[in-house]
Amino acid sequence: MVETIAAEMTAFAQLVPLEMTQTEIYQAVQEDTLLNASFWANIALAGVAILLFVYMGRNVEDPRAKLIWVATLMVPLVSIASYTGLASGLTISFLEMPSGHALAGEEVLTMWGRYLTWTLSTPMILLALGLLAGTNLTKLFTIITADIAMCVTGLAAAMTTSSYAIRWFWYFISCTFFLVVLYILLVEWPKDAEAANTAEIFNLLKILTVVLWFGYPIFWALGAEGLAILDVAITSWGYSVLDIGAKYVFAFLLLRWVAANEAVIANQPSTFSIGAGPESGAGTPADD
Ligand code: RET
Repeated sequence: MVETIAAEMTAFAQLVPLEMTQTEIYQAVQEDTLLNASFWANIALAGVAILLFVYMGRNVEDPRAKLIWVATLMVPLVSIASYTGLASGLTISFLEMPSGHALAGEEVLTMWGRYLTWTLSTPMILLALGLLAGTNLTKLFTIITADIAMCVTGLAAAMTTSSYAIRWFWYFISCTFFLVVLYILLVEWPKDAEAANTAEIFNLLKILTVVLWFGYPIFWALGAEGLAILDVAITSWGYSVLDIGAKYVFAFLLLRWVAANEAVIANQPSTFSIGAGPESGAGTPADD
């Protein structure tokens, strides 16, 4: 009887591999110096960025400029939480890749916390950019929902272990949402920014954003979660370096401009008009 139960338990354990504990994941991260450094470099940078951005925004008075500042400040705040989750092993799992994947059957380190926290940080980036461009609520809502959907479906792509094809199907869905984000960034907002007299800084930040954001799906596709051409630590550094540009450099350029040009922001039309674009109300003082 006892032997039967023991035999059954062994068979079950072979079918369902025991989950790694958080301590074991933490140790695995610690042993991979390159991977661990990709997390701690960002924790340090996010800390410096928070202090710098608080200082840069200390004299901002206009409510709309303040909202841009708060949204921008949220980016390194979310980042420090995100990277602490990764460095501690809390938001990392080892997932067995499905057949068809280059590492099929192997347990692959998956940094799912990244996708989760992007759902918080990327809307902040877009909110700040949208306010800078003087957009209306409809476009802001559209881009932010598409962006959140992009991150959540990206998370689904990384977490699906049942089918390799479905992993890529999620990836494709995520890319479709990304196209919506790109459309508003590249087609709609430049027109709004022109009308709001913020075209120069908007276009610079738009190019920075579009170029760097393209890097994320590329690293996903080439990294361990996709085609497994790049190893986990290199992929993680790829994301970390993109993060430095897309978050800290972006936020620094934006805040420096906002602090020096508050009056331009204060004179923008209200974001809270729904359909009529800023074109119709350009130059009228903000009423929010
Ligand atoms: C994924 C994989 C699925 C396809 C696409 C992706 C795009 C991710 C992007 C992330 C941007 C993150 C930023 C974070 C800053 O905190 C999810 C990688 C399209 C564009 C800027």
